[in-house]
Amino acid sequence: MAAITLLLILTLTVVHVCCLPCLSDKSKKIFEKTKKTLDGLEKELEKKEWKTYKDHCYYLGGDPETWFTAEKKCRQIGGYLVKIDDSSENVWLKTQFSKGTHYWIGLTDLQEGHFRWSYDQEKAKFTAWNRGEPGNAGGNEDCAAHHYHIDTWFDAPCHNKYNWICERNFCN
Ligand SMILES: [Ca+2]
Ligand SMILES: [Ca+2]
Repeated sequence: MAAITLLLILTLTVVHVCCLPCLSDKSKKIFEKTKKTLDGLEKELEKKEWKTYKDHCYYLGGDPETWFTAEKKCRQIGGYLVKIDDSSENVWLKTQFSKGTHYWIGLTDLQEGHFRWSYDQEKAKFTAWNRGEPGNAGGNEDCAAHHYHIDTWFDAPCHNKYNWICERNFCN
């Protein structure tokens, strides 16, 4: 019985491997065609959604993500979670991205109480904390977000899922 099972598995494997090249070519063509379409769509999307401020470009991410996933996604498109250097950048962001949702900014205090920007690890000089923030509630709030309703910042658990804004030092 064991021998028959083994033979059956062997036969199926051989058939599968032999068929792979013919399937592979077809799949490859479909894959390439799909990839081309997706690349085109991605470029089109980027063109539409990047906004320019002082030679830097900004992009509002689609689906809410954890802070770390948001930062990773920004890095993948050549940027970083937004670094807000001064009040005029902060004000500009407010006017451009008031989508009725909180969004992550690139500020963390992975060393408690020392807030640094993820882009260059610079200590935050300009800040726009809401009153009583950062509160580090439950000893578990190490990532900063922009509160859409009161236009100020608050610290929150990094695994919360919010929208996010990427900044890039160049534009398309
Ligand atoms: Ca900036
Ligand atoms: Ca903290």
